[in-house]
Amino acid sequence: SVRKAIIAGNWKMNKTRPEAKELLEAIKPLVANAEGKVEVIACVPFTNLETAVNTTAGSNIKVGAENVHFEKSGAFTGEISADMLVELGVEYVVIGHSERRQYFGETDETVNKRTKAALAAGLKPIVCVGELLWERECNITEEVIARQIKLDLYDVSAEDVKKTVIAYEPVWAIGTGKTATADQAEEVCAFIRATLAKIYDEATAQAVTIQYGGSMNAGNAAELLSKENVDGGLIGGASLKAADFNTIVQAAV
Ligand code: 3PY
Repeated sequence: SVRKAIIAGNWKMNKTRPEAKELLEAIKPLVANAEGKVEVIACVPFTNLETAVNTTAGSNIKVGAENVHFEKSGAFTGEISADMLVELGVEYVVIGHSERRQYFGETDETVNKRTKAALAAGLKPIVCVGELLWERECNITEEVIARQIKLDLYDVSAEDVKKTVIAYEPVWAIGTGKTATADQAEEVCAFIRATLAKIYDEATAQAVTIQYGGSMNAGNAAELLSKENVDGGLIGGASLKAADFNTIVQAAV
């Protein structure tokens, strides 16, 4: 693609602090050559954020969180605000991952609120969208994706959407080892860009980074990333292995 690729690891609920430090120390030298060419991000559990910020200091690895609450502060036991993340040195945040939608009651409305709160605080959101297997089989993938894009980005300005990363993650490909074919990924990523062009304008749509996610790994990354509208990847399991994550980063260099 013509846009600078963004490769982000989504560690999910994995790694203690010592393990996080060890993994990042292993990744750091491997991906150093990607500086200026590929944006490399590690999205880690809240408990690992400070360790990740310290371990990656001075390197080309940026740190992201895996969720953020939409209120600024207050009586929201167990939640973490965007300001708290910014103060730690966090730059990105994953919002609306299908696991959050599936297991934690996340809706397009809360995804939209979190996205706006993140942007207002200066965080770059990685907003996840994707259809269920059942929806793909019923041939309503485009309807589902258009609806998610419209609702999740409701009231987000053109200027802000350019700071937003969209991750297309077909739900049937998440943690299942099943990957969308490169053509399927390209088709939906192109559709997302066309939807953005309708909501905003063509130039804005061209400026947005659209990642593919869903069992992207060292073996399939190069083909997926060769597609015009696939500007990077949100990487699950393969981001927990330094060599595999690096292979994906190098495929984007
Ligand atoms: C996966 O690769 O399974 C993911 O969910 C990435 O976010």
